[in-house]
Amino acid sequence: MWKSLVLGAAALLTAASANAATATWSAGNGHSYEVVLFGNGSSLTWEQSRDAAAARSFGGQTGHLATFTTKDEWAFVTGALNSAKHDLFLGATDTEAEGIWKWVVGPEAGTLLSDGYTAWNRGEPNDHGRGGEDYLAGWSYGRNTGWNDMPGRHTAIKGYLVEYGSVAPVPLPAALPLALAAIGALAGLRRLRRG
Ligand SMILES: [Ca+2]
Ligand SMILES: [Ca+2]
Repeated sequence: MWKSLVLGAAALLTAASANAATATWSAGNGHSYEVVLFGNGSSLTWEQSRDAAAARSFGGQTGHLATFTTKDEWAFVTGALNSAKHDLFLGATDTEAEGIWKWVVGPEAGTLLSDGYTAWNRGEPNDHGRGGEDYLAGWSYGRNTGWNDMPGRHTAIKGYLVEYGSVAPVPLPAALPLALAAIGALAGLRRLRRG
């Protein structure tokens, strides 16, 4: 019960910051993942999403656009993503050399996608269209999940996926007052808006 209260407060805190965050999940690898939607019909480029992800933090960890190294990691996130149902920017590009896909953020920065697990959808990457497609996006709609190379901005992409490194569990006696303070702060925000 305490655990869910603390996690709930953390999710609320994230949701109260810029953009619309839908959830934060923790995987067996100790990493946490968060969907941030652009919201209100706005859209960010891949570069803006990369910078926005790097400006976020959770559990004392700085965020980065999500990078994937194992099938388990992608499976975990797509399981959690089923409620999100959006195309989201991920942390890879082939802007340096067409067709050479690299993770460019987080601990895997500089690593070739071809050296690890990939979840390309059938026929992707295809560098589709006149301007080409140099940025990685991923999605999960039920059992239909995969990766696609996309332009740096596209109406189908509704947000970005943030990954946070290993999060040290916060001891409960310290976490509980924090959670209550967070709830109190949010209540204060609501009162201000009404006033
Ligand atoms: Ca990762
Ligand atoms: Ca494509």
